[in-house]
Amino acid sequence: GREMLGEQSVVLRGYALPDAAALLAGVDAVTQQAPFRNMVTPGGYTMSVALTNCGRYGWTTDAHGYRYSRNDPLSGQPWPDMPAAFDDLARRAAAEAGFPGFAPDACLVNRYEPGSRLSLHQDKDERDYGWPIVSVSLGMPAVFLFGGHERADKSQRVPLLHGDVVVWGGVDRLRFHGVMPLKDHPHPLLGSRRINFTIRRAG
Ligand code: MD5
Ligand code: FE
Repeated sequence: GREMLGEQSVVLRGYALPDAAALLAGVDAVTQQAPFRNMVTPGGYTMSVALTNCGRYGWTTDAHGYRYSRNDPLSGQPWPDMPAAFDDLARRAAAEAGFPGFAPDACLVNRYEPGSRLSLHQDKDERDYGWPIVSVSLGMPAVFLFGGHERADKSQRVPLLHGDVVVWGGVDRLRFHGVMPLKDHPHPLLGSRRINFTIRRAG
C-alpha cells in the first residue's frame, strides 16, 4: 500500500519485505568494516542513535560540526561500498514515488535501541535538495514525527514498521522530522533493535 505523507512524500508499506534478508546481509557487511558508533553533536551531546555509513560519502557529526566525508574518521579508510541491494531498492522506490533517475552516492545507517530517539531536525547537508531521500525501516517499530518547515510547526505521528520505505522529495524534502523514544517491542528477526537507513545523493 501507498500512503501520501505530504505532497511529495510517500510511505510504501512493506515495500522492502521481499529484500529484507539481502538488506540485513548488507547492513552486516557494512558494519563489519565500519562499526556503529555514538557520535557527538556540535552542542556536546552524545547521540542515543548509533550511526555508520556506506557509499562514496558518509555523514558524521563531532564537536566541529556536521559534514559529509569520503573517509570514516574512525579508520581513516573510505566508507564501505553501498550494497547493491540498497542502491537497487532506492532507485526503484524513488522512481515509484515520481523521482526517476535517482543515482545515490551516500547512505546513513542508524541503529536504535529501546529509549533511543532523534530530535527534530532538517537534513540540509546534501548539495542538491532536488534529489529525494529514501528511508528503509527494519526491526522494531518506531513513531516517526513529521513536522513542517518551521521547528515550531505541529508534527504528525506516523508509525514506521519493519519493511516500510519512505521517499521524501520536492516540497517535503526540508521538513523538520524526528523519531520518538523507541519502546521495547522486540522484533522476531532483529530483537530489541531498529535499523533505519537513508539513501541519498550528497555530492
Ligand atoms: C530514522 N532518519 O527513522 C529517520 C528517518 C536521518 C533520519 O531522520 O536523518 O537519518 S529518515 C526521515 C527523513 C529524511 C529526510 C527528510 C525527511 C525525513 N523529511 O523531510 O521529513 O532514523
Ligand atoms: Fe533526518
